[in-house]
Amino acid sequence: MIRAFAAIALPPEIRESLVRLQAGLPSGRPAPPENLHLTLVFLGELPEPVLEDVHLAFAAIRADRFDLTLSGLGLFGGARPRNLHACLLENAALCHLQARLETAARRAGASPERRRFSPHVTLATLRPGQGDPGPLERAVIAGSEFRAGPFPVESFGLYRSELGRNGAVHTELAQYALFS
Ligand code: 2AM
Repeated sequence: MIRAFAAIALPPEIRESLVRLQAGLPSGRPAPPENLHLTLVFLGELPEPVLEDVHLAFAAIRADRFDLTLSGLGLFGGARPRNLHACLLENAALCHLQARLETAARRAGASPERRRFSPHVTLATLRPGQGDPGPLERAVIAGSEFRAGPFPVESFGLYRSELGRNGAVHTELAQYALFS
C-alpha cells in the first residue's frame, strides 16, 4: 500500500517567505521547507495497481495554467487548533482543477477525502488542546497582511507520503504539465 496525495509544489521564493513566517510562530511543529505544498487531493493508502490507474487518469487531464496568491493565515480545529496554515486568494481555476482530480481519482478506484476543498499550505501542526490558543490566534491576526505571489502554476504532482518518527517524507512520483 502506498500513502499518496496530489499537490501543487511551491516556487523557492514562495517557500522562503513561508519559512520566514514560520520562524515567528509562537508554537507548533513547523512543516519542513521541503514539505511545504498545496494539497489538491489526499488519496490515502492505495494498492499499487490503483495508484497506477490514478496516475494514468491524472496524466490524461488537460487543464490550463493559472496564477496563485497566498494571502493571510488560518487555523483548523476551532477552539482546539491543530493546523496553522497560509490561505489562498479565491481562484476558480484552482477549484476546477481540484474537482477534476478528485473525480479522476474516484473513477480510478481511489476514495479521496469527501471534505469540502479548503485550499491551504500547512505551516505548522499543533497538539490539539495543549497550551493557550491565544498566541496562535494573535499570530493569525498579525498574519492577515501576509501576501506571497502571484506565482504561476505550471504543473501538479503525485506524491508518496511516508510517515516516520521525524514526520512525513514526501517523494514526487510523477508530475503533470498544465497548458497555456
Ligand atoms: P495538509 O497538511 O496540507 O492539511 C500529505 O500527508 C498531505 O495530505 C498533507 O499535506 C495533508 O494535508 C494531507 N492529508 C494528510 N492526511 C489527510 C487526511 N486524513 N485528510 C485530508 N488530507 C490529509
